[in-house]
Amino acid sequence: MSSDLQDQDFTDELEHDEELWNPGHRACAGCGPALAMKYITEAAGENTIISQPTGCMEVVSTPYPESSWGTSYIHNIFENGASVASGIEAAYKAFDRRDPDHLDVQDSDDLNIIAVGGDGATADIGIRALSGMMERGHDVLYIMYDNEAYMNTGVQRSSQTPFGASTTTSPAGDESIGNDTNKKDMTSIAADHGVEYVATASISNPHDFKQKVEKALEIDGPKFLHVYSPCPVGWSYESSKTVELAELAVETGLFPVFEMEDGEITSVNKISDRKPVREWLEKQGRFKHLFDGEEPSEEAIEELQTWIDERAEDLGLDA
Ligand SMILES: Cc1ncc(C[n+]2csc(CCOP(=O)(O)OP(=O)(O)O)c2C)c(N)n1
Ligand SMILES: [Mg+2]
Repeated sequence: MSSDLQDQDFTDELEHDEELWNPGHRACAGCGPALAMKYITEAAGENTIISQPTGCMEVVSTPYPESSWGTSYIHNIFENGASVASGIEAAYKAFDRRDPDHLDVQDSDDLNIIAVGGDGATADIGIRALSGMMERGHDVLYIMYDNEAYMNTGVQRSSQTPFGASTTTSPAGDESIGNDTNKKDMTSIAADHGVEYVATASISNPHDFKQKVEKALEIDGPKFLHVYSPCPVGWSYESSKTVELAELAVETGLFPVFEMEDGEITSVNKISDRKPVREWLEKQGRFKHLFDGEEPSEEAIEELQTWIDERAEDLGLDA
């Protein structure tokens, strides 16, 4: 950037409307994570600082000198969402301690500090920073928006990519069924750090999701939310079907919705007549190789179904 540009004041151009997550961002049509940002900001309100690592939501919302955010917002490098949020929280505590009247900062008790990262940024490259944040006990809500791959860089698999999905780094082919691992359980990892409130939610149920954000923000200390947010481009489905696919992931048990408090499961959104995962798989291009009539495909669907059934049993998911 030239020094002329650096000297220029773009403050007036950082326009936003009344909303805290504003239209006009560059997200694709039908983007699930964009809905998640809307619900997070609606639930948290304007007295919020968002710390966001690199990923689709950062890239689409912050093309300089514009911003979609009506809250305070800081972008940080890919692995650092939790570290930067931790530092902000520690700084506010220090300000409060020193001289709250003298310094022009709000009392940190009234402030929401939320880190919002993608599945790659959270469950893979940023897990060390997240672990430190949880272990040190920072008063931060960490929200992982899960679109099940590294979408911003072209659909590479992550530890949240489901079994059998074809991605650019787990391509299906003669020798490959696609991704050959199941989703890493981030809720147990968070709970095992002693995090008081851990929950999952889906963009298909905004009421439930927003209530969980509000509830989490009432609690002092680290909190972790895993929110399911389909991606029409990476999953290869028609963009109008985002909410339907998120709902189907819940109804098949692929993505169970529940809360954990002090390490125990305290509420589960029970499912009556849980649907077979096949109904969810066959609606997405990333699984189309599983329906080619070849022998290994049936085994792969069975393997995923078994993983879901076992998890459902552990959680008491079936009504
Ligand atoms: C250290 C580092 N490695 C790789 C990248 C490239 N990179 C930027 S965003 C991204 C993928 C983000 O994936 P995820 O966190 O799941 O968010 P999504 O794009 O899916 O919303 C990658 C690999 C980077 N910016 N920094
Ligand atoms: Mg992702």
